[in-house]
Amino acid sequence: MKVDLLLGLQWGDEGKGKIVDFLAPKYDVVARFQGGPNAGHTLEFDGIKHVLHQIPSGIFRKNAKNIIGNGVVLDPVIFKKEIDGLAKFNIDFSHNLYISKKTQLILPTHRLLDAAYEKAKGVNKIGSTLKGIGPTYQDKIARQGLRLGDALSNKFKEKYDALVEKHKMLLNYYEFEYNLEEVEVPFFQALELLKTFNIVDAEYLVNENLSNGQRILAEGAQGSMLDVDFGSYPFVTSSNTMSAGACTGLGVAPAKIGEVYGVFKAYCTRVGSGPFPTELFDQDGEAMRKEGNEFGSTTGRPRRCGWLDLPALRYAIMLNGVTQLFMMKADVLNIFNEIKVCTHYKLSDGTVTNQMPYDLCDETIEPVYKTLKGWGMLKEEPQSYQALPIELKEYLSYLEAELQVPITMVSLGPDRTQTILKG
Ligand code: 2SA
Ligand code: MG
Repeated sequence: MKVDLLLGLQWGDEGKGKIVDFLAPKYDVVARFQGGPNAGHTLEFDGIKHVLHQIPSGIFRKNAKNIIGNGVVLDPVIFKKEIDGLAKFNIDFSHNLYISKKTQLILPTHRLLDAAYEKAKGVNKIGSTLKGIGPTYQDKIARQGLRLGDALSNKFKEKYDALVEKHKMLLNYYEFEYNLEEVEVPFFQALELLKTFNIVDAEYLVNENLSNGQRILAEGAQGSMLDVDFGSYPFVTSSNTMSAGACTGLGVAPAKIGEVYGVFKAYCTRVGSGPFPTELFDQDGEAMRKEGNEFGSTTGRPRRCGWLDLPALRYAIMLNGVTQLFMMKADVLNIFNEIKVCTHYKLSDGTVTNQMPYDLCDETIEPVYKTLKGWGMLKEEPQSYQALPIELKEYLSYLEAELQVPITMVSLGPDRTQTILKG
């Protein structure tokens, strides 16, 4: 058995939550391998809308096991809130949630540092979600982070105090005001709750499940263009959001990766700062935001909107080894008579390229567009691929030819039922 991956190919918010929930019945295990509470995966079913941040999206499926891998950074306070929010669903956590001992803990001071760094950057701020993601990964790489397994030892407080002392020095350096007690009390309360969950050697659990023929889906968070190595650096998150991140974030060998499902929206969005070549500043952008309800599920911030960017999508497909594409929110484009797709970039020296430039922050990069016919409002909700409007089928065929990967699923709305499979 192999681990299949589900990844966002743009700047996050592609609709991964919906897809993972849709795919979950095919899988015995759903695992998160990177990111943390900066993710917000929205699931909608039976008229209920639910947003998950750190808990894998298989949690609503009775027989699915959910694993939080070592590559994740976990905030106990947000974890507790998520568990409280799930209380009404009668989930038996003792059987379906496992957390790696090697998962890094987000401390209250990591969140404070995130805010201090952003404030110090001023207009150049990353637009981080302020969840402490960057500072927690920083400590992990600096080999001084605290892992969940540490919380089980009686040396924890000592290690915690030593790290917090360093953080305090940094906070003072940045002249950042804070009240530590206010944030520490809920942290230690939440940590006690977290310690009652299944804390395991998740790399063994994952590999044993594979050997036992269990089907595993690894659920990516954020998107490829936010990857710390290949995204629009420095406006990125602090983890590897790509296929390779699943190997290191769960302890799975590369040869054990199977299908790589790439999720993209029929257009593009981005929250936070950073380059976005196809961004629209006009009525079309406003219409997309309104029609697509493009507001962040983690921070509620309005998302920047723009046309689909093929150079960026091709790059993500190449780096991830995508085997199947899922196109989300096609219905949002119903309102347009004409639909644009960026096929190339024109650089300041006149060169036209379909590759990603080294520095996407270069403001002289101009997108080159192709215009396709829109499909208009859908009269009745199509129930099959055949029933899709001809112009939408043409849009899909055009993208498949350009991207060289089949689009096997198209989503026409947030509900589980509004999903069209091809073939
Ligand atoms: P951070 O907080 O350090 O990771 O922020 C760094 C940059 O990364 C952006 N970022 C995101 N952008 C879009 N969606 C995000 N999360 C999704 C959500 C969930 C998803 O719905 O909230 O699709 O997985 C996300 N997380 C981080 C952020 O805006 C900064 O530009
Ligand atoms: Mg999201």
